[in-house]
Amino acid sequence: MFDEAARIEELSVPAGRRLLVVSDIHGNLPYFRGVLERAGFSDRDELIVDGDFLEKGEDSLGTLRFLMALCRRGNTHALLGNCDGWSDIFRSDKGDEQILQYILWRKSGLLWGMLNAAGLDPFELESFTACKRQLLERFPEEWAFLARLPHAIETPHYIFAHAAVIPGKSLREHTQDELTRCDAFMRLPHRFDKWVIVGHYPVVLYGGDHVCANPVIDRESRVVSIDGGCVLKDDGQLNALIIPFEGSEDFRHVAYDAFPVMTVEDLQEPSARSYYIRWGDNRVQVLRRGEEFSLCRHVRTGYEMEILTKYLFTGDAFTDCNDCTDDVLALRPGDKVSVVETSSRGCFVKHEGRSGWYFGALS
Ligand SMILES: [Mn+2]
Repeated sequence: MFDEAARIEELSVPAGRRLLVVSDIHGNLPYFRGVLERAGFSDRDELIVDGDFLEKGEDSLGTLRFLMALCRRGNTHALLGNCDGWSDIFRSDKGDEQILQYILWRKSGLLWGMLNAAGLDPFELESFTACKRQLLERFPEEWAFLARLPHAIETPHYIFAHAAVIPGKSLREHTQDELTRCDAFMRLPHRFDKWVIVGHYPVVLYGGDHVCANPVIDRESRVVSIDGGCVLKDDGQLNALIIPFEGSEDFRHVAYDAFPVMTVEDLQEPSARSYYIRWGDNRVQVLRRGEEFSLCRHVRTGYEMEILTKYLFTGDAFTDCNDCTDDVLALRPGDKVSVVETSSRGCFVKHEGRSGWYFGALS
């Protein structure tokens, strides 16, 4: 199905209006509301939701309904990501067994939410094929909304797509797959006439030695990547890219996360070196296992760092681990930080989108 032609929507933005862009909400309605409030979103802005508003987080159905209500106001425009294409399940019963397995494994997501809202226990279902007809009848507006959404939105100066655009290829010749599934799009060489604004790939994964969840802007390629790792990363945030008016390249952003904010009291010098161990490249050898911290060697690079022992997935000598860094942030008294983790040595915090350690006092 995803090799089918993509639907493209053209949008003209009224003069003087801000464009706000949010991607990869992943069912996290409090973060979505939070970032809109922080951006001061109003009826005099245009909001683009750049795909993957569903799945992985706790409230996909609630997020969908909130998004539908925003779209009814006329100034919100959503497009589909690779996690949102659920309306396709009514075109064939072929994959129903796998879909049911997915629902039972995740215990969250749009279908999980709909089944529960319809009073159906997912664990009691004999087959998904019969009950999905019930879902179709029970949630007609939700399915109609999803079935209409485009895979890209184009304005005179920007293309909004969930994951990627292929350079040199007409937007209208793209398949759904090409726009919604490419990983690490920013690592590919390209140069676009219009700015391409994507989500899909958490921007922290572009960092080598440090972790920063703020949007990445490549002015050579004309690509902006905005996925702050909401839901997917423990220290993730939801970004809203702010474009002051159609045609502007003066990109700004606000970010939202739900961590407690505290004030730095002591000056801290940054570490001379640091490393970021991340998903997909997270095999470590445990050199000394401790109660709270363990000294580990990252297998591929040989880099050694202390990792919170609870971040090690197994008790083995070689194990995968949660995303982590030993980056010590440059901080000054008065800086506001979000506290992600506390430990006996210090806190793992975020400062202006960058995650790392702080060993001084907080108030
Ligand atoms: Mn995605």
